[in-house]
Amino acid sequence: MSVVRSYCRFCAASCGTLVEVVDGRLGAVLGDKQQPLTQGFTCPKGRRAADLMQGPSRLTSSLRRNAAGDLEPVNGLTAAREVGQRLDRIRQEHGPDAIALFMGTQQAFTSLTPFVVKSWLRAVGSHKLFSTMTLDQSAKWLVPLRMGDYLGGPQPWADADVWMLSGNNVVLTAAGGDGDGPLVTDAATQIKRARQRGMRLIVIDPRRTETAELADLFLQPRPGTDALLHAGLLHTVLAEGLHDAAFCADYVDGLDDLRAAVEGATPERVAGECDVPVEDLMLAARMFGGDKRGRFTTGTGANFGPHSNVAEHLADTLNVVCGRLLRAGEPAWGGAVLMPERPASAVVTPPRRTWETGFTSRVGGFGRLNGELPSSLLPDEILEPGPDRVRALVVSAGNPMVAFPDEAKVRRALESLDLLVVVDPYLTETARLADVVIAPTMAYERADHTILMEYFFPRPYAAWTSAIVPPPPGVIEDWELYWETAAVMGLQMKIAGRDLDMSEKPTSEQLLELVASRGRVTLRELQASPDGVLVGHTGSMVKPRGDDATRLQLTPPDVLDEIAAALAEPEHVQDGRLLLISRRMKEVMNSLGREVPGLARHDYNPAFMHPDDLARLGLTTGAEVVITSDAGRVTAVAHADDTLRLGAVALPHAYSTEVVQGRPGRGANVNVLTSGDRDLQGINRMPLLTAVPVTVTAARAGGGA
Ligand SMILES: Nc1nc2c(c(=O)[nH]1)N[C@H]1C(S)=C(S)[C@@H](COP(=O)(O)OP(=O)(O)OC[C@H]3O[C@@H](n4cnc5c(=O)[nH]c(N)nc54)[C@H](O)[C@@H]3O)O[C@H]1N2
Ligand SMILES: Nc1nc2c(c(=O)[nH]1)N[C@H]1C(S)=C(S)[C@@H](COP(=O)(O)OP(=O)(O)OC[C@H]3O[C@@H](n4cnc5c(=O)[nH]c(N)nc54)[C@H](O)[C@@H]3O)O[C@H]1N2
Ligand code: SF4
Ligand SMILES: [Mo]
Repeated sequence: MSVVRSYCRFCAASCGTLVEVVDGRLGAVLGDKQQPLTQGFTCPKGRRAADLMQGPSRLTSSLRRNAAGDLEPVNGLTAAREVGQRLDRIRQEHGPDAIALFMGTQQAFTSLTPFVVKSWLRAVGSHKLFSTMTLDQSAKWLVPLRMGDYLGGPQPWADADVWMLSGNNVVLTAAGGDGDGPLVTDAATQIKRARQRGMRLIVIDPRRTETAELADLFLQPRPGTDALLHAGLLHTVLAEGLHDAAFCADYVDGLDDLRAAVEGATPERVAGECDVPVEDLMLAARMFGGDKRGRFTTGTGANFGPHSNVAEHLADTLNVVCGRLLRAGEPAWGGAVLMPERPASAVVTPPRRTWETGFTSRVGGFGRLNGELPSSLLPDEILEPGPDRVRALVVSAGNPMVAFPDEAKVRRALESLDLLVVVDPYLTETARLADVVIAPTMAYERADHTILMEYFFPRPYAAWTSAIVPPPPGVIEDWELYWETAAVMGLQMKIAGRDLDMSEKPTSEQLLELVASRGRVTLRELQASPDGVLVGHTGSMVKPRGDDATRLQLTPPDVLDEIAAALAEPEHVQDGRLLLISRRMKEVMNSLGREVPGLARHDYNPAFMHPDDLARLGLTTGAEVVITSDAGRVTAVAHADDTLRLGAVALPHAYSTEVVQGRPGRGANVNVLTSGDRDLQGINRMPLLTAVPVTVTAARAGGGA
């Protein structure tokens, strides 16, 4: 037996690990106390890596659908080359836009895949790039594209006096603060330390989350009221002069229009409609505003609601009017290690409304955001007849069948493709529908470095790991699918500005070196440091502005319209129904982890409700309930949870009734209850994934209401 230093690759935290290897198989995985950032921290998912990678559900071979319609094992490289031939025919016959690619969550933790898939789709010549971002927090892409981008960067957590989090359970998800490092690696400890040095934490969430438990002030509003709540916070900050008037005078256009737009969001009205105590709302504004440092950042909860785009715009507006940005002469972020450094300056770039120019979709005329089309459009792009209809789809490390709204429509779409290729180590709901399933290597079976995660680290840090156990025979690396298909199709791939030699396949290590070639640490240096390298700040400062006087646009006309709509619409006035809200589970990472017995407490996703709501319906924990929305209905298992607001039902996503752990699943796909056609935001077509009105009844006659 040997013990090898490596790091976990199931989420952004990238925890340092000590991994037992016995006869080429993974044994126990423990936290590495010497890893300087994570210092021994791990979570249950990371510690069960051996079961995740070596359990009975893991695909040890790629699969191809045979003439009888069954999936049969096939060598990975053979499958990849066949996919190349089939894609080539589709491209020749129908053009490059008949080929689409969906990038799922787990590809972000395989350091090469995002570089390679984007390069691949460019080489194919297709515009049909989709990712989870437009089902997640793409409002965060939209805000700077409409407001303009301040290139000095945000104030960091490290010296914040106050931090406000909304719809973001960082203690559980390791995904917070807009990537601000300390909220990604062991957030609970970081929050406790920051509060010890005097930082104050405000948490806004309809559920008293693990993160809310650590807050100085907790607001528990009615779900879906975020835009109104943010308008209310701005109202008080501006009315009481708690904004940074000097910064606004220099850097902001539209302050008067903003003031007028939020005039109706008085504390009394907002407190009433959001159902929070008026004194807590005012206290939040006063704790946050004024001459302090720190930020207001949101998670999925505030980005899933009925006015998510403007909710996020107003959240960031609060940061801007309070001047929570780094000024000329302050130390810049300085965290780039393997990536090239981004120069920081106290300059604003003008808004870039990328969706208004260039390629637009055939269906609905949607444009692109950061080079991507909205994912909620993908089923329509497949189903709507027409010349550039999507006929072939490659799903990279994602599970659209449970991640996209409207499960039935997604199924219809996937079933009507000429070719569905799914790259996934499990036979997920989506993989079951595929023509070809490519079984890729998993975490400890491949070499990686932390290039894609360094943005999330609290200090400039990078680590390398080699592959420490061999993959099942015939399994290939994610990137090999793209290289092989490109080679078969005669396409030239370009990575990090360089053309790849398409006549000779590179090694993973060569590619890892290539993508990091513009960093400040070489691959050799990294490979020599088993606990990674802490390189220290670059020493770069935010450069002054010069003559450029471009300002941040707080109130473009479409934003003003959205503020008016958010303040006018009485959505928050419930029609007596409960509100279905989003929530994540500690032991699973979206679909990942469901297959490991005992990792999560149940092999299904409970429908959590306040005990008083359950009692009112005559139900107790364990009762089967039927949840019905305007879009569909599911059967789920009710669980009492007094951390929830009254009137809320929290059903975690990424479960379904399909087979899990070898048995018919008892899970409920929450996306049966969401719609891909209604309740969509403009521009990014973001669906409504929280605050969805539902009724709950007992599954069997005699109970419920
Ligand atoms: N353990 C674990 N970690 C994960 C994941 C996982 O599945 N499991 N998923 C990963 C992914 S893909 C992502 S994007 C991140 C997400 O990370 P987070 O954004 O932190 O995700 P959640 O834990 O779902 O937190 C969302 C919070 O929003 C609250 N909420 C629901 N509705 C509303 C609302 O209308 N308004 C407000 N203000 N809040 C609301 C919920 O109660 C919940 O506490 O986590 C990542 N990390
Ligand atoms: N109603 C509702 N809908 C939601 C959400 C919600 O909270 N509520 N959350 C939204 C959000 S934030 C997101 S990010 C999406 C999630 O959407 P997806 O990213 O599509 O879903 P995941 O379940 O994370 O899919 C990741 C897949 O990658 C596979 N995988 C693991 N390791 C590897 C690897 O090394 N290589 C490859 N190729 N595959 C690997 C896993 O087995 C899994 O099937 O769902 C969105 N949809
Ligand atoms: S899954 Fe758990 S152990 Fe792995 S990196 Fe994330 S927090 Fe760390
Ligand atoms: Mo996500």
